[in-house]
Amino acid sequence: MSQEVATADFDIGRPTKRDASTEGNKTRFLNGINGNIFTLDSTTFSLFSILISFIFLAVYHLTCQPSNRVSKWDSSPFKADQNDVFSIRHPECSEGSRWKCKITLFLTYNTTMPKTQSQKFGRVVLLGRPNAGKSTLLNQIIGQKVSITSPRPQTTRKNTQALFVSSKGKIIFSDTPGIMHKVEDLIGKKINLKTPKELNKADLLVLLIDISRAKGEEENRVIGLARNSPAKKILAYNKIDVAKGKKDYLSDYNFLEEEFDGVVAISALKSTHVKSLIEKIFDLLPAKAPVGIKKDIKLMESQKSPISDQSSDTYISEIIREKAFLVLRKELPYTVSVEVKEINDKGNIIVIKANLLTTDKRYKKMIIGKKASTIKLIGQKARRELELVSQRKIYLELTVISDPHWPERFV
Ligand SMILES: Nc1nc2c(ncn2[C@@H]2O[C@H](COP(=O)(O)OP(=O)(O)OP(=O)(O)O)[C@@H](O)[C@H]2O)c(=O)[nH]1
Ligand SMILES: [Mg+2]
Repeated sequence: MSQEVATADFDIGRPTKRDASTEGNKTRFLNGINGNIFTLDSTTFSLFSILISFIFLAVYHLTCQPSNRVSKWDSSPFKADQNDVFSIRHPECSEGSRWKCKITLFLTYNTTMPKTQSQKFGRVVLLGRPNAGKSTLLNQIIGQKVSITSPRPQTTRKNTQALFVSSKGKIIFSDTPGIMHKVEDLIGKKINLKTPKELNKADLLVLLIDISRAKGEEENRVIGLARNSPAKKILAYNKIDVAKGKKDYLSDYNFLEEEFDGVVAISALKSTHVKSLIEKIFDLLPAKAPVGIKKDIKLMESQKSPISDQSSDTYISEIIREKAFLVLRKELPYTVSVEVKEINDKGNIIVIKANLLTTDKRYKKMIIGKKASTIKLIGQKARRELELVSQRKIYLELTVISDPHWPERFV
């Protein structure tokens, strides 16, 4: 088994310039605008410093929301593209609980909800052909990136659960992989089995339709799965933003509407009508909590990352895989799996070492690229996002390994 190491580089900020200097018990402040020099005695200076610190803390507290952090990031030298940066907020943020909105590496927010009279609980499964926008919708509902997304089909490989909490109740949302029509490879075959398994547990399913593309065999397969499920059903037409002004295929599905308990038209990407979808879900969930759901919710809440069922290893490997999906071309992304080998918090920096496994030696060369340029790009993009999410410095080391057997180990 051969190995090559490519390490993502670092250049995070510069030391801030000091603009005050001390001289005996007097402190000199240089006025940057007109160059005047003021002198203050040490008691006045201390009071002045406390006042400034207080104002700074108050301003920071009032403005410290993920969206602010993201715009700070956006103006950094690493201008990130749309898929790098997750810039949406948990719906609770708009209701004034800023501390709930902090992004951490382990995806946490407060999961206690204000008590109202009729809270509902349930498990909602997102279903749809590959690329329909299921993961984008899940992220939009939760207000954090819990599931990776890309324009490539079957980006999601495993069912991913995330907990949604609002004053109306608590819902476990499941993102499922899109089912492919024809699959020859082992990994595709294994992925295709995941969705029906998850559907068995659904109290309600949301069938997501990409109205910007014509109905084909993959749509027929997911429609068949939805029809066979005893759960309540919502038909959600997605990507209404792209369909604007162009031909859309929405009318191809009109025949289905009467079989469904609700119909919505949304844009998961732009968050259009996502709130209405959530309201419809709460309306349709049974008044009495389904058997076992409260126990499952409690279990999720007791985890280190109550918002998602992913461990930090899985979360980090998924972020790296997403960047591989965005950077690599043709069939290469499908040959790749990521394994996190080490997460070492050294205080000032988190050191992460991960292996990128590919099924063939010739793919390995392509993934590394000329002068390791391709793997470096994947590493850079992943590191930036992990730094953004964790608000910590990250050192990321990626090693590409040819391992034809990883699909056999995939569960
Ligand atoms: N314009 C537009 N693009 C969208 C919308 N929703 C999702 N997308 C894009 O569609 C692509 C696929 O989105 P995903 O969320 O990864 O789709 P998925 O259904 O999870 O796909 P699989 O995991 O492969 O099954 C991404 O490039 C998204 O940005 C939408 O409402 N409008
Ligand atoms: Mg997905």
